[in-house]
Amino acid sequence: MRVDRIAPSLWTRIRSGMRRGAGAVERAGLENRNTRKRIVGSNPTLSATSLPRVRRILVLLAICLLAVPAPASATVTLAPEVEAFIQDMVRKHQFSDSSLRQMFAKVEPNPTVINAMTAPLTALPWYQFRNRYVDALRINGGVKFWQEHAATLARARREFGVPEEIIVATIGVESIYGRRTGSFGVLEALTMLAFSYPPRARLFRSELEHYLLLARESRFDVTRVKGSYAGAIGIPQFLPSSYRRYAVDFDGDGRRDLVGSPADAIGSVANYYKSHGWREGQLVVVPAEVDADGAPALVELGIKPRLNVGELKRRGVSPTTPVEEGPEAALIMAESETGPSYWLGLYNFYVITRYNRSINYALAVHELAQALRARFGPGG
Ligand SMILES: [Ca+2]
Repeated sequence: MRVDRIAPSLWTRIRSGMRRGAGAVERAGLENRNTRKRIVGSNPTLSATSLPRVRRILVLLAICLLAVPAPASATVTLAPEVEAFIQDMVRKHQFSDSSLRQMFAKVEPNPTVINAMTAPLTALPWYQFRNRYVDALRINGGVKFWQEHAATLARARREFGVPEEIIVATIGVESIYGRRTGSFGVLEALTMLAFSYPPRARLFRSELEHYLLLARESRFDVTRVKGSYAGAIGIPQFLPSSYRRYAVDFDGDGRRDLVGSPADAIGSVANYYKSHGWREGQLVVVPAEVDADGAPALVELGIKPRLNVGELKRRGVSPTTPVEEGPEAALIMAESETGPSYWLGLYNFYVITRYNRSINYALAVHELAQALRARFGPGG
């Protein structure tokens, strides 16, 4: 589960602050000079006036760093945004002020988090994205995962109405079946995004709040959990808010464990899709040809289905495989090697984009699912 697309200039602004404040980029050997040069060069709107605030936050975080290890009684100076967050957590959820203070004092600024946010893989052209995610590694791994968990997957299909191949493909795209669940400290990543990344600060302060609540509810150490650069956790890569809301205990051990339990991951992915309106037995997406004049306006309508297939046909869209005229669909465009290619995205396609708001992502889940279903015969 990822969060994508922000303006590259902000990355530069933040990194500029870091060069003066923390210097951690150089220490970690993570500087990408070519990228930086290109982005600076292409962003005449880069605002010098916004630098001081970002720098101040980073300097304060750096000061916090110097305070480590903080004795219990130490007074730590935190950025005002962090202070406000702590006070909210104390007031709304009765967290301990001094515990949170000590916790944030030990969080290390990690600029690679911001770096990764600015260059999401979902921004690649579809044909490049497809090559990365619908590959032999994920197809063969998916066959194995399906064989190992066939009974659990069938139970998830019966309980939630989501077919096995969609569950398996989602887990394959997200983490290669649990093999790649992320190497960032979740606390570190979410703190960085919540307080040093203005474009998504609101979202990530909320995720940080959910993460602290999740840790308290599930009794795990907040500093130990690893995840993606965006703080997504475990085999299905759930953000903390989704973990709290949609994770289920599907192996019956009394815990919702998305890190260690493939069964819990399977049930939780199925529950996520069902909760977002998955329509059992319906198609996801079908390829289409379009009337070049009318296509841009239809693509502009967005990925949420608004017109039924019959109406789309009247407006020049020709599905190249059979599809009923009644259901609503959206015209989807993606970049193939030879130019734009088109699909009719039905409601279930839209549901997959609730997992990750990217056309590439949903197309990859669909194609991987198709490849896996082909190995296992018709669904039942
Ligand atoms: Ca469990």
